[in-house]
Order: sequence, then structure tokens, then C-alpha cells
Amino acid sequence: MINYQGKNVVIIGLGVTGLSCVNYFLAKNVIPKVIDTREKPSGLESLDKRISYHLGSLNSDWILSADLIVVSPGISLATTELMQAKRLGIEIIGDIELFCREVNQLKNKKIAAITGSNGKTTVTTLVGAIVEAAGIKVGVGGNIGKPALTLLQDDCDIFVLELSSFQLETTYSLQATAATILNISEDHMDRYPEGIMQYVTAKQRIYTNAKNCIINHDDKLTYLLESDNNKTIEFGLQSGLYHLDSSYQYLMCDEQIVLDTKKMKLLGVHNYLNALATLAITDVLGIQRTISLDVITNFYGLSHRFELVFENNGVRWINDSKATNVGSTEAALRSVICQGTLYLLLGGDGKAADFSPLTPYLLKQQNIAIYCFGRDREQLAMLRPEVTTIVSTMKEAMIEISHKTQSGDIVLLSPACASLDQFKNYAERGNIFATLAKELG
Ligand code: N04
Repeated sequence: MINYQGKNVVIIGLGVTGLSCVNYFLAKNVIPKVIDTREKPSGLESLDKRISYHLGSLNSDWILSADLIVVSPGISLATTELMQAKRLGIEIIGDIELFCREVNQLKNKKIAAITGSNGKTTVTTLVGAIVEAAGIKVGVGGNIGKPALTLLQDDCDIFVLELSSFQLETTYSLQATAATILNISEDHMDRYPEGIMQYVTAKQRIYTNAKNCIINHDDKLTYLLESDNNKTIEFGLQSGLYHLDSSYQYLMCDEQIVLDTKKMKLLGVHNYLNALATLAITDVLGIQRTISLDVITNFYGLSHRFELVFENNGVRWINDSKATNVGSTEAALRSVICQGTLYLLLGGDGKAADFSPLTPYLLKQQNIAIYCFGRDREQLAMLRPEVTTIVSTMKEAMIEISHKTQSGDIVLLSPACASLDQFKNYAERGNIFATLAKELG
């Protein structure tokens, strides 16, 4: 369906993304209904007065009588009501699908689509900044920043989208110029009861109808299920068109040195890989190399992403609140260099993850003190119990730690969990960490 006139449209899930869908339909003179399972969803205050809404549960009558359901990434497609709707043949899509259908009707538009368990916001931000630096009108959004539909308001030539697995599940019409799965490690297992392959299958949808697929040579889960060498571009540690030299000091392309990583502000091999993926994408988009390399060199990184937020008396407080899964905390532990004691804050909602891949990193650090807080603290504490303290909150942990720190120590919040059990989101968790660090440190 592409002409929505006269159709019974139901939007499930409000928030900024739900609102962007509402406003999209209103602009087409279609008045949708809105459902949100939360009692007080964000965005309600901005909802157009003409809209009927139902809060606190899914409204089966509305769902089963709809012609089209636009579902938020926050709602599982495995919900009984949505399964029923699907069986009745009711079309179920997401906001990214609405966006793609619009873009496909315009001429000369390009989409760079980026997913992965780790690094997608860094790569999306870098690609967006590079396209902008090249003087091309660019819209950056999706799973970060602006909802995709709001990017249509400016006449952009290139769209750079970060896409989550949940967004990809409800997307059918994406035709990316460049599509990448940066890497895959376990995440969101609470939403993928069939296991990691269900999560991989959702992410793999990003490659459907893509012109160029940018894959990670070292991560087979990022490979195209049906390999098409004509449209595959590889990046990787040692292999792939885009790779690192044997000492991990240079970004290489086609056996030529393109950048000395010592010039980069971003640290860690995972970030060199993010830079390679970025370069692969901006090369496909036809951006001049010098512009790409200049932006990559001068990028200082994102807030809440391994961010040094306070340093006093030789103690460094690092906010890596964006580490909401195990793979992300692994990357932090692999790149952290600590002379003194590493105080590691782990905790929150593990989303049914297996935390055991962290154990080798926790054993490798000779001087480590682990503090576990939040919903999954007991389970996290089992990783290395002899050096672990269990507390209720992050604040409690930070107060205890602040009495013990000495010059050379690092306090690292890289919790390997979602924050939603105790915070609004990872950003709030990171901001509270930074504020407390400055107070206590
Ligand atoms: O910030 C953190 O700490 C972690 C965030 C994670 O671990 O990645 N987020 C999610 O798992 C997540 C977030 C999964 C899917 C979607 C989102 C985006 C947007 C709109 C509505 C949204 C959630 C909703 C929720 S809608 C409804 N009922 C952590 C809901 C809805 O509960 O967030 O009807």
C-alpha cells in the first residue's frame, strides 16, 4: 500500500518516532489512531487534537480492524495482537518503511544504512559529518537523533540512517546505496527468544536490494546469506579491501596506506575498524578521500562512549554508558590501559544476555575491582566474585569507590546492560555518572 487516502491507519507507540508518523499521515490528510501500551507515553502533549488514542494496553479492536499498522520498534511483532493482525493479512510496517517508500519516489537520492551491535552511532555520525563537509545536503537519523520521516522536510541528497534490528524487521522497501552490518554480538535476547540467529536475520534485512554491502571480514554473521561478490566490500583487521597493517598502525585501502591511526583522536582497534567502515561507505558515496580522512582524523568521539568526563588527583573517570551490551564492554576492556586499579561499574538490565565472554578480560586485568548494581547485579557478580562488590545503585558504587581511589586509577562505567531498570535511558545514566564523578572525585 502506498496511497493511504481513506485507509484506517493505526500507529502503535508514540514518542518522537510515533509523532513523526502521526504528522506524516496528517500531512497526507489521513487521520490515524494511536495506541501506546504505556500509561503516559512521551509525545502525548504534542499529539494533534484530532487524533483518537488508546493508552495502557494494546487495543485489539483497533488493531484487528486496521488497514495498515505502523508499529514502533519498542513493540515486539510476536505480540499476540500483532500476530493475529498478521494472520488476517493486515499490513504491518514501521516508520523506516514509510520513509523508504517516499525516498524511492524521489530522484537521485542516496541512503547509507548502518547497523551492527556496536559502533553504529560512531559510523553514522562520522559518515554524516563527512557528507556534510563535502557540501552535500545530508539528513542523519533513524535510530539516533531525528526520526527518519522528519528528515524528508529538508531537501537532502543523501540520508545516513542508523537502523536497529527492530526497525529492520518492519522495513521492506529499503534500497540503500551503501548498507553495512558492522559486527554482530549478542544483544536484545529478551526480544529474540529463538536466539542470536533471529537477531542476525533481522539485521541481514539491511542488505536486501542494496547496491553495495559493506561487510566485516572477521565476523561471518555480517556476511550476505547469499553471497554476491559483485556488491560486497570488505573491511577487517588483516583482510578485506579496507584493512589495518600488521601492527594496526595504519588504515589501508587496496594495500595503500591511507591514514596513520596515531593522528586519530579515536582510540582502540574497534574504532580503527569503525573508521575503515566509514571510509568504505563514503568512498561508495563518491566523497573525496581527503574530506573523509580529515573528518575521521579530527573526530573526538561521542558523549557516553568511552568519554573521559573527569580527571583529578591522577584518577580518571570514564563514561561508557552507551555500552548497553556485552560486546561493547568487551571493546572497552580491550582498549583500556590502566596503571593502577581499574574500578569497573557493571549493571542494569542484561536483556537475557550471557555475560561470560567478559570473564577473560576481567581476569587479564591484575588490579581490578568490580561493582555490580541494578537488576542483573547478582548474575554479573558471578563473573569474578572474589573482586566484586554488590550494591543497589550506581551512585552507591561510586561513593564507595571515591573513598578508595589513588593516583593512576580509572573508574570506568561500561555496564554491559541497558539502563531502563533504573534510568530513563543510557544518556541519563551517563549524565548522572559524570555529575557524580565531578562531585566525588
Ligand atoms: O538506553 C538504554 O539504556 C538502553 C536502551 C537497549 O538496550 O538498546 N533500548 C531498547 O532496547 C529499545 C529501544 C528497543 C526498541 C526500541 C527502543 C526505542 C521508542 C518508542 C516506543 C522506544 C520504545 C517505545 C516503547 S511503544 C508502546 N509501548 C535499550 C512501549 C513503547 O513500551 O524506544 O506502545
